[in-house]
Amino acid sequence: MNEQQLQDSICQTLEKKLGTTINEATSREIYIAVSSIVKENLNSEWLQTTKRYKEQNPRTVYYFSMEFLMGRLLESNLLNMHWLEPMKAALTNLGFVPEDIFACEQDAGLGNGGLGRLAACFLDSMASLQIPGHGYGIRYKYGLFEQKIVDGNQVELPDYWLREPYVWETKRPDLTAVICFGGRVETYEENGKMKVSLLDTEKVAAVPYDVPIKGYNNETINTLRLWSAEPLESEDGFYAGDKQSYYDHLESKRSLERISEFLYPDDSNMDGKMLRLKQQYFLVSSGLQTIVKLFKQRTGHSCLKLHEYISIQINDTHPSLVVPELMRLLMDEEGLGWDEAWHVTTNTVAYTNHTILSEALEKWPVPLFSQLLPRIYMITEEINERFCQMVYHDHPEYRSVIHELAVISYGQVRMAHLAVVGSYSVNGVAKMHTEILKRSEMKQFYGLFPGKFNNKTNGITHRRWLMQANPELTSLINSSIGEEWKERPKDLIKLLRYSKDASFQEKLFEVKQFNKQNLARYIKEKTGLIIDDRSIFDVQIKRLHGYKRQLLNILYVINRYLYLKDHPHADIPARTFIFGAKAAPSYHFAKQVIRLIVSAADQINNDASINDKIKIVFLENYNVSLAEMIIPASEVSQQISTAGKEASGTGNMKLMMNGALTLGTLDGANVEIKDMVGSQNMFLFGMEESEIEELHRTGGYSAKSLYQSDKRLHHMINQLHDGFFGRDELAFKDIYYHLLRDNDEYFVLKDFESYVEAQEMIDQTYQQWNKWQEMSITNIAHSGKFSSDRTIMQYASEIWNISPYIPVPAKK
Ligand code: HBZ
Repeated sequence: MNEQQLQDSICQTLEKKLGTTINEATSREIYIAVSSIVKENLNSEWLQTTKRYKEQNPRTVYYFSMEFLMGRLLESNLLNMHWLEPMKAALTNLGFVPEDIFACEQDAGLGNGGLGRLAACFLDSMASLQIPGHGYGIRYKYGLFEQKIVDGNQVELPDYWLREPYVWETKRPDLTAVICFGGRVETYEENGKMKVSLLDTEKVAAVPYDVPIKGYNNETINTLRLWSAEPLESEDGFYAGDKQSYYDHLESKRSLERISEFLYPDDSNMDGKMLRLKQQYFLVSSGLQTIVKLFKQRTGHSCLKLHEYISIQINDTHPSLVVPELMRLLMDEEGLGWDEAWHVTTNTVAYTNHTILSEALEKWPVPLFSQLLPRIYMITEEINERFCQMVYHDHPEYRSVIHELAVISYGQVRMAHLAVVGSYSVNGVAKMHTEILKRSEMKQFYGLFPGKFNNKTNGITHRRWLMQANPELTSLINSSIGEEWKERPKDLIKLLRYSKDASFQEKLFEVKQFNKQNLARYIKEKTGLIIDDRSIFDVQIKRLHGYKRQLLNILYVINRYLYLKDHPHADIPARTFIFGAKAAPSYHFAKQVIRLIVSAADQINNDASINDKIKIVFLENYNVSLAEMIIPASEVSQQISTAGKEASGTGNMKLMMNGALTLGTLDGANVEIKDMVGSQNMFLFGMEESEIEELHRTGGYSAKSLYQSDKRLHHMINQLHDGFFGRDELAFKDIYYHLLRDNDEYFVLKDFESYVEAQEMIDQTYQQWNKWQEMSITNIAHSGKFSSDRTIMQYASEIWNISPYIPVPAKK
């Protein structure tokens, strides 16, 4: 549709569907009109894709994830439909600001951070590459909490994102699955065969809500299927027991319906809550039941061939129950024998690992697991037994460590072991991460199954993170190297030709200034703070965690402030330090760091004596939409995790693609960014992973002696104890003890000096205008490698054995 047609269509939709007119409509009504026009258009293509999949039954991948951090969908749908420009024009002609209309959409915040956003980028890439691939997740009623800062502290508010109807979803009650919890297992013989049945279970309905995922510049629309727990109709009406148990009955039904109520907000801590295990089984069972049913309908084959048509990629261990649940379905429902079912299962499931933090590894106490899922527990025990037997007989060299490898050990079911044993592929998310898995965390499994292990370095969709978030940079790129890069992001490398080109540098600078002004306006609106758009915009945006070391950043800022107070005329460029970070509600240390950042901001931003050389901005409620505004305006990208701890990172890629320079450690995908751009185009600092390992091994690190020998650190750390800037209320004793008594787990003090040096390099380089622009261009030029299209192509060819669909041209 062109501009005029869109305009007409908006006016008509307002009248017909919303009973209003263009002159009276609110922004929200316009949003509803526009998105329903888009949804209607998607629907017909969606049907076509589904029909094609039904007829051709191509190999298909299902991406199982407890999290899909989708953000808003109107603008990305418009972009992928090639309607973005005409729609913006239509809205402008009608007297609206397109960005204001887009902002009426609530973010779908069904994820914590990197892992959930990766799943969303992968959906976009699968559809854009015409790969038959669908997402299966949970339709949480409450997404990740909304963060507010009250008196310097984080408080959490519920994110009831479904208050208004969600335009993008279609409820599919006809595809409802029934999920059974608890009960008891009975075995019996029938026609000489052992049979199993599960009795007296509690049942809940899993109702799917489908969201279309539109590919860029093609006709493919895949599906994100989100499952919602709802009362089972058949069990609703009649109850024959006495009054008391009637209420108990209602109560227990209610509790099952709470399964899809909220997303757990812990991004890296295993919390053994029963409800979380229920959620995991709920996702896995509803997804698998549907897949098996559809497979039989489409192929008419027995499930013996399931793996020839289907792969299931599990996003971390959260959906590891696919292994025993698929076994259950194949054996108990489809009549396969153990060996047959095991062959199918272990050729269907592939597992992605996202962390080596031991506190994040999922383990469930046996009593909880076996009571909630008795049949699944039986099968898991059998998997464990057979696996241990196999190791004992076939790998005598591992006999002494069987208990370390076992799926069930020390009274716990270990989900990572279940995932490794039950899958045909195990991948890490960056080269360095995969090497660590092979060399240390999963060394023995790697020894047993070397062929399963592989690397898939993460990526991000350049459509959302460059074309949509940064249209000005997109136009600049188009006008210099053409538009092929949009479908072949590696073509961005052609920008290298312009790295020293004065006119291109000038234009790039102007684009950055434009985006900085835009962000400055937002900051002023939200916080009242006026920031200088000529200052360096230095950002750290990610979940708050000890290993990500926001503490290192803020201690440095305080240090810079103390220096400026002593040297008010020092020739250092003004800097704006921007933070966005949510802390898990129960993570005390992380919340203390937020309080430290906010308190430092309060002190430093209001101290006129430093001539506005430092501003600190803590932006509340960091989410996908906020990221889309911050990233195009960023100049320094802080990726400063303790080496060896950040599996990959993906913010590093988004920022680089928008021309920010990385201040980082050699960790996760930073290593691969360095391989592309060279260390001369980043600011690297800090210990390397091998050095840290060495310190751990030898016990050769004492934070206390560093503190005692370094005057600058001494002074600063004392203030953590006694109160910053002479103010008692600004004492952060827990952080103080974390650093000194607990010996600085993440080597903040150890890396401090090297960090300060890297920061000084940034100040110097920023003053060499051409050099900075050249470095920035070099980063953008090399960022094509980090498009999730590359990542998905690798998953497709090396794990899923799926080739992109190439449409057959219509006969003339
Ligand atoms: O996954 C992140 C990694 O920390 C990051 O390095 C990587 O780039 C990204 C994508 O591969 N991991 C997470 O985001 N993890 C979680 O969000 C999480 C959520 C719930 C959990 C555990 C972890 O129970």
